[in-house]
Amino acid sequence: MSGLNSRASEARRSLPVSQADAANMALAVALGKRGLGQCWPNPSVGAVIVDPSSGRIISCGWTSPGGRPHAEANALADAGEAARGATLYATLEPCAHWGKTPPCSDGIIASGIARVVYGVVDPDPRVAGKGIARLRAHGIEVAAGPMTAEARWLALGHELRLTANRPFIQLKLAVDAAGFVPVGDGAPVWATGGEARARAHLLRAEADAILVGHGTVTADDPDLTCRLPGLAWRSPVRVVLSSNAELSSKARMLGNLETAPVWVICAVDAPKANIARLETAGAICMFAATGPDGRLDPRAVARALAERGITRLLVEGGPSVAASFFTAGLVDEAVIVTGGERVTGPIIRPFGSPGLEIITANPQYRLSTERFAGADRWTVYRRADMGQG
Ligand code: AOF
Ligand code: ZN
Repeated sequence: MSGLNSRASEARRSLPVSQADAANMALAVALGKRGLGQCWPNPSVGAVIVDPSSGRIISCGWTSPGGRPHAEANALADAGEAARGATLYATLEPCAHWGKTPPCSDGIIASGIARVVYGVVDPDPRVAGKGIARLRAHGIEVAAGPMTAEARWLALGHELRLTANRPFIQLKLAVDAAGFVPVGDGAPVWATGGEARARAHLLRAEADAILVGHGTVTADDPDLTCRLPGLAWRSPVRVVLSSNAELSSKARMLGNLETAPVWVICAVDAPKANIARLETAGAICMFAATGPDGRLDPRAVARALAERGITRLLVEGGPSVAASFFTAGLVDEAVIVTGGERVTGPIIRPFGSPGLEIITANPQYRLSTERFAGADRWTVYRRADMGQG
């Protein structure tokens, strides 16, 4: 490459992004959130095509349920000829590989898009910079960012699955005004009101899988589906940790397998008769290593789920599961919902003996959201070293 060309290409690389770019990327991030929980093992990506001279939004796209078509392909299909000369915003670098669908970068090149703004580089080794290089090689101007933190957060499950062999892990805790969790006696007991519970169901809709311990099933017999009107189809895979495969085949969640599957994670030496009984009841049993205490090792559990394609895991309790994931460094985000009143009846601490301060007063976590849901306080703490979207 001549000196002039190489300087010109560097200038293109470092072109500043504008306020309009930030607004369009924010829209792409919001669109990408629509696919959370629906695309695994693929990431959910958002894409927007904009006419740069008028600022008009030509089309929008996000990754389809099941992971394909990809976001850019959806946006390009909608834009048709209008994509010529336009700018495409994508939360993730457009792909460069032939998978079950052709590479998005080829579609972008063919469409006549003039400029691409992407959120984060795709950590998938089949892509990892090759999409950007391919676009540039065809004379398309490519700029990184803005909103990289938000775009990274959106694809964090994908990133962690590929780089750390585990999903992005959210821990949800609902506590009463004094920071205690009520204990169920065969049915759930609520520390928080209806609005917070509806929001919690949205978390389920955005998760690939939801996980509880066997103890929670015994105490609450929960359904773990998403019960927001019209959103049952977004219910995550339900995962129960049961080292001895002792989950009752009468558990309520085994009664509605058409809504979402139930995966039971057991120790390698779990009694075969129990496994056969659960499989007859429709559960899918899988195995993970146990720690010296005989309990399932949360790292092995996370790895088993990542190997099955899970990118976003919502952990809903109870205290020993919460404590084991926290102690293993496997809580990326804690969603703490605090009720306005104290509950009467049996209570426990959310992590066994420690209280919420192990998250709320922990310098490794940062308060990223604080709002009210009805009378309840809804706070989100994110690991400081993770994307802050
Ligand atoms: C994009 N846009 O919307 C998504 C992308 O199995 P395939 O062929 O669908 O490829 C999956 C990979 O594609 C996945 O690991 C990730 O690198 C990328 N996902 N890329 O351009 C999208 N979901
Ligand atoms: Zn693609």
